[in-house]
Amino acid sequence: MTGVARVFSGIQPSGGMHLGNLLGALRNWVAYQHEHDAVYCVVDLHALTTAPDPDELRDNTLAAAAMLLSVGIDPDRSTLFVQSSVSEHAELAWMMECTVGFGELRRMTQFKDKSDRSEFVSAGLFTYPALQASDILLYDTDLVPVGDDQRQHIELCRDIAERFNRRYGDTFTVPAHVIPTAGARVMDLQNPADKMSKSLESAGTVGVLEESESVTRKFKRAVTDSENEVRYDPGTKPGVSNLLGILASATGRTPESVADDYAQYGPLKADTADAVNELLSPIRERYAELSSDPGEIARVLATGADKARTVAAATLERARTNAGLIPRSPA
Ligand code: ATP
Ligand code: LTN
Repeated sequence: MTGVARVFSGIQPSGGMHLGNLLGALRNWVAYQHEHDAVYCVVDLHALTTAPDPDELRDNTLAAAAMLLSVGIDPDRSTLFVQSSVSEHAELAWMMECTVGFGELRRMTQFKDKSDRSEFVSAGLFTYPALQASDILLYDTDLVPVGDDQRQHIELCRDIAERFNRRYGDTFTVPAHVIPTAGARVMDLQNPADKMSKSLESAGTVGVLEESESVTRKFKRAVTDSENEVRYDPGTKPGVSNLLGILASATGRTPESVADDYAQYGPLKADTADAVNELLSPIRERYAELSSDPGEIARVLATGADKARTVAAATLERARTNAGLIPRSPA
């Protein structure tokens, strides 16, 4: 290590990215690459847990990479790659599965939510956090920027790292999560009790690539409440507080101070839509440019995978040796 903290995060290629992904995670990813050693990954093996259509998975993986470049991930500063291109992730995941407890996995709320919504629940969906721990620990990661919904997974990753280190001697860096103060939990505009999500396909999800008219319309129709008081109080006023959180995050303020500027819901909705469109329009433009050059995206990902593999292979070797697996080939 160079003394610069290592940052790692991942995103699933499960469809168009939304405002929650941008405000909760991606904007932090971009910020971190300037002063940290940043490694970012499109986690296609995680997407397999819900058996996506193969053509869609392929398209979504490349689209996710194009989106990361469009929001400002700079391949000269960050390592950007696709998880399945570095097979060390799947290999270390097995060791993680043997380190995590069945009871620990059973307590994960993301598993409970997703398994309740699915007809077929794969074993991979259950062991998903073990693969996520593998992603993080392979890179001697210090910091993991994520939205609030990932807090539990990162805490479990820390527990796994500590247990492995106790069992086998010092092997892994124990990482910390970084969750933004505003925008960590962007809620669905139509149902502010649910987080904005790719997989729920709600009319209350705002896509990063959505036309500005459509974004404005969605904010205009956002569910609020029957009072007429602008106040930040997520418990009793989830819809209004969500709008305040989004506007605060888009403009770098606090939701409480934004609330002081408004007496009515209409102007709050209009200004939030404008601020979001201002944030999204350059991203849409860059995405359109990049999509016309798929070769460039493939080149960036290939270079990223080579860089990632070098680090991942060294960590995996350390874990194998410490756990008592014999060398792959005689030295
Ligand atoms: P899905 O809904 O299919 O589970 P997702 O929309 O949650 O997907 P992920 O790929 O799981 O997207 O998440 C990528 C990053 O975006 C994670 O760091 C996650 O914490 C963050 N994120 C996702 N949804 C939100 C949200 N509504 N608000 C803030 N951050 C979010
Ligand atoms: N589980 C995460 C995606 C993810 C991730 C990671 C995030 C996979 N591996 C490693 C941070 C670090 C999600 O659903 N958002």
